[in-house]
Amino acid sequence: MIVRSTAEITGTDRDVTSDDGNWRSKRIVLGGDGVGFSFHETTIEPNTVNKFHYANHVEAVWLVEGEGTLTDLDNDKVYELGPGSMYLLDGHERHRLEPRTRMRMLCVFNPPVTGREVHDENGVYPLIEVAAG
Ligand code: 9YT
Repeated sequence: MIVRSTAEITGTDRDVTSDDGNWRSKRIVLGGDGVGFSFHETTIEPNTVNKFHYANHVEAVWLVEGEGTLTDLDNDKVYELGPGSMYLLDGHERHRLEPRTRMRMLCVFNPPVTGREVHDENGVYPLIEVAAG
């Protein structure tokens, strides 16, 4: 069994802030934990525009706090999100998140993020395989 708190992740290399400072993600479970998914707590600042595209990963996001809009850029659809909203990127959709208030969300990735990923200019994470251990 693994037991962790976000407090012990804060300030470590599992605590990642985007170059533009718009979002911060605490990666609670990573590929190296060997369980087939990664699990993150992400916060996104209000009044920011954030484009993401996870070409190699499926992601589920559950919004704990905050409100804003989610745009599915592949299908030209706009969704209003609030506490309790969930979105599942089962089609690797390009998307844009625009929080009106600070969003705090819990995110699950399959396959797991390893922790070494950095966004390229399209917001894509490469697929990095890592041995469990
Ligand atoms: C909102 C969202 O897509 N969060 C994903 C996780 C975060 N961008 C990270 O850990 O890199």
